[in-house]
Amino acid sequence: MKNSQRQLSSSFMKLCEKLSSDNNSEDKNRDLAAVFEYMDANRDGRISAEELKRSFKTLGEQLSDDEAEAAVKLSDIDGDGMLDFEEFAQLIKGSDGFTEEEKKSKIMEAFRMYIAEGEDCITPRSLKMMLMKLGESRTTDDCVVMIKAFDRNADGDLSFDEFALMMMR
Ligand SMILES: [Ca+2]
Ligand SMILES: [Ca+2]
Ligand SMILES: [Ca+2]
Repeated sequence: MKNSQRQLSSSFMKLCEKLSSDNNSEDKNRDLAAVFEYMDANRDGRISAEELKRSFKTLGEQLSDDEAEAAVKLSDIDGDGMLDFEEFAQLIKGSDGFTEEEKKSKIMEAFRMYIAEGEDCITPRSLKMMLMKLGESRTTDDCVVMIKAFDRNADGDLSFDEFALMMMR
């Protein structure tokens, strides 16, 4: 298992090299976004094991069904059986000190501090309360703006995924 993981990540690196421009780009996230878009054949914003397998094939790499599924499972943080961009980025970047579980639980811990009791998202109101506790007084309007910057589905709240994205910047 360890071996195939290593093999997999080296295949990924090759894939990234092939797809990224050769000008030694500093913007790794942009490269990743390009790779992600390339792999996401049906453009639903998530990469399935099947899409993973197919994109490897077009690049002359072989990936078995099992390997593709293992690769997805390896980084499927929310357990929906597909890789969204953050999960994909994690898979490619690999471990940088913390395990996925550790990272996730750290982010979850922080997330819980920002949500009000009985809610499952960060709202402008709960953000304002948290900032007040931290000694920063902001208006609700300020908080609306802060949330907007990371509110990818534009529902006015920060879900865990959106918050995680913000934390990983
Ligand atoms: Ca897809
Ligand atoms: Ca997932
Ligand atoms: Ca949202």
